[in-house]
Amino acid sequence: MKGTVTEKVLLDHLASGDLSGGEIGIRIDQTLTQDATGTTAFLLFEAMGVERVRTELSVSYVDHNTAQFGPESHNDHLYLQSVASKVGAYYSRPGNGICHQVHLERFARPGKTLLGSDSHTPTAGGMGSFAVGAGGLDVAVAMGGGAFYLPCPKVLGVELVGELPDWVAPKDIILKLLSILTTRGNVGMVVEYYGDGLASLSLPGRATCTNMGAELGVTASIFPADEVTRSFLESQGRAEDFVPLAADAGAEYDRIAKLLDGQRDAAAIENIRRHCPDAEIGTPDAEGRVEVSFSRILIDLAELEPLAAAPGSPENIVTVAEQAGTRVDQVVIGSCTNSSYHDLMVCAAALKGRTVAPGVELGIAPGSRQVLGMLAENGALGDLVAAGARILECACGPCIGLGFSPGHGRVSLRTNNRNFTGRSGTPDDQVYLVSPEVAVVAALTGEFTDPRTLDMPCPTIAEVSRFTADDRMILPPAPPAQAAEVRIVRGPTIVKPPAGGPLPDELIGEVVIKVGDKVTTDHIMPAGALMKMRSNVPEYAKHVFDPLNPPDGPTFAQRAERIAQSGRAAVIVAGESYGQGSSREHAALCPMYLGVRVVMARSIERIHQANLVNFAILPLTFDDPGDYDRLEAGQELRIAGLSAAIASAETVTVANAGGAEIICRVNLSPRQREILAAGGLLQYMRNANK
Ligand code: MIC
Ligand code: SF4
Repeated sequence: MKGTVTEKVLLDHLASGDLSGGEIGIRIDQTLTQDATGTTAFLLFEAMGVERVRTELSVSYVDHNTAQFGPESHNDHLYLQSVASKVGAYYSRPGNGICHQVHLERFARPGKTLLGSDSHTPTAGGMGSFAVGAGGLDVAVAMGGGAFYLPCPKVLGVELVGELPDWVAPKDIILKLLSILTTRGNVGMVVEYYGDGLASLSLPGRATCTNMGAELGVTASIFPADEVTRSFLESQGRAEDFVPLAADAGAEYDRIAKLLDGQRDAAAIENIRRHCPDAEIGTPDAEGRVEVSFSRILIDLAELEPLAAAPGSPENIVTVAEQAGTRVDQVVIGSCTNSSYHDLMVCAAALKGRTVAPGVELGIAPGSRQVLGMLAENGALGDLVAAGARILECACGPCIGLGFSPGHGRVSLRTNNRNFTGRSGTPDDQVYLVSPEVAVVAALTGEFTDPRTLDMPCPTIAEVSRFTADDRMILPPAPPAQAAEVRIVRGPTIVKPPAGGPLPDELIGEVVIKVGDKVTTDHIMPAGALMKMRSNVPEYAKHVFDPLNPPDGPTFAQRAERIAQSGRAAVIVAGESYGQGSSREHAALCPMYLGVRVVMARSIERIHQANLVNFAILPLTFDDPGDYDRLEAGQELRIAGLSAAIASAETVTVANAGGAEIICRVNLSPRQREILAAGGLLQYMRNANK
């Protein structure tokens, strides 16, 4: 990573380790939390016994549970507002907007580090921040002044050249990247953008790309800070926050190697061949796996076309042209990926004087109060309403299945970042991810339409020289001298999260569930309408693995309870890329509460693996991926000598009841080993502070 922007920001913040490899610790300048992960993060912060945050800036946003069905969410808001004031964090009130959009507008700064308890925190990488998503406990530690630990990343260079043609948007850049990198096998990477194509990419457009870096599964994505960055900050009235940030000429990117499935990933392999100038592509091994390696991706923006991610996964990339004519029943424009002023102005311009097609429901959720206010001031909001758009609150809403669930089998086009099956609130949903340009055109025609084929000019939106900066909905904390007087409001649904405990030396366990590849945290710990239970782990835990529970059989919670009563530990067996998606630590915390102590998988995603360790669940990966096939739900397992394995071993042997032995890798940093030995991060921090 020599000479890269990533190296510069990391060197500036290095607290431990070095950039040659292994685990590094970095100082965190800013943190963000949102309400659905924030209550647990602040409860854990309180449990740490630190009185005031020790960052340059910590902001607590409320943007997820704003629909408020029942008293739980308002209880959360009251708790979050009071605790933020007491401990020194800013509080962005419900209605003020989605955390990532508001942070970009009002707080993100080039060259700073940002840790957020939301997987899309890397959005701020569009501003040149080194921004990373993590579990709430890691963010609580950072709020307390602790470093954040991560494996020293490998930096992949993405060179953008040329300019986007009409109707092709920044969303198509990141969808293209997903067709090259997929959502799998990118753990521990940073994507760094460079090249002459950046000059024509607006700051919100850059943020669309860094936002969906989360879908690639990379640690962070980052742009340099240049004239585009400077003028965005100036127009937000924050000129003083600008510092230039650029890679050196001849900066070195790291060679990334990954294994792909020759058949399933044939399209990705072909895309690597076309877009990676230094690609090395091996020949298929006995199992049909192909090793690929490269250090650079080259994308000519002029050659891109409108793309879509087809239902099920953000990696299912198709062209809009090939979908043309497919009937569309619903269009939703919003989410932290595409809800900026520019995005919504494009939609307003396309809808002005026209009417939404009779067969389509159109919902628009502006990303922030700033965006909504400006649309109201300049008349664009009137154009949206006149065309038949339903204006939703400035919040996550439909993106996380809170409202606007599509009907059975109905096609919904969304500008979001995730289309995991069922996330919209409809179990068999058909959600396509597209740019605002493609979405709004479909809202008018009622079908998938390549906008380039229409006799309609592509809207051009004038640069904003001055955004309306009104921060009255961001409440500053109480001054330190008055903090003692602030009373923390705790409604009855705010329940102290359970603590973990050390693993036994000999673990007798039972496989409680065996799941396949790409199981997301939305499968493990569903969000949507259940998200209001986040502050009450015993209640929320009843819903672990709800989407995978058999319709007529016992639930995961009931099976885990039976295993716990028999004195055994519950073990989860999983395929590739387990724990994709969100940063929600409830996907570890709730299984831990139910007695899960071990996860054995083909591979585990970064944030989820860290959350498992933080809550004292042992993450193991199969040494031979074929061993996955030897395990079944209900099997008894035994792991002996666990304390020594956690202390230092690279592998551990898991024996099943028939005596067969399965070798698993213990991929843990020395610090993670200590956390597990202590019984979780909270206990580890307490021991360290004794
Ligand atoms: C998501 O997009 O899945 C969420 C909801 O924002 C999550 C956070 C959460 O579960 O609260 C995320 O992305 O981390
Ligand atoms: Fe909210 Fe959706 Fe963004 Fe998650 S991905 S923060 S739910 S808008």
